[in-house]
Amino acid sequence: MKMFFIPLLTSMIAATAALAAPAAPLRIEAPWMRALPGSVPAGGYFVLHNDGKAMVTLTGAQSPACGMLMLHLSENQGGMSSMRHVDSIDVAPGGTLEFKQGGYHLMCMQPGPAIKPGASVPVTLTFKDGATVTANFPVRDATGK
Ligand SMILES: [Cu+2]
Repeated sequence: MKMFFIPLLTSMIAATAALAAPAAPLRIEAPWMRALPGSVPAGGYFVLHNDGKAMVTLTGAQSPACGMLMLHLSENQGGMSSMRHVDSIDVAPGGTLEFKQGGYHLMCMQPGPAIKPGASVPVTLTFKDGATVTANFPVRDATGK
């Protein structure tokens, strides 16, 4: 009987350890906000890693520093650059999603006083399944410094 119970106990301990330290399936890397002079909307950039085994769908973003924070996509068609709102962006398992100048970006529509170079502001990304991931976004000036 003892020979039988020891391996069982070991596997139970292993399962408990796995629960105590869940792998973080979503990671934000290299976040930053680009503050522009005046009340011009600020852009937000980052790289999102989906380390999980399932597709995730980014559906929104929020920050107490921004009023409305939107998901935008910059496009260049026939030499005309424009941006549009996007409702959702899928990120494949093991995939990454890059928000960068000239592509997907966060648009901080009403930048508050916290959006100034040298500060940092929390941004929460929200997903279709209810998951959220929050990171502090350092604020840089228009040149990215
Ligand atoms: Cu925009």
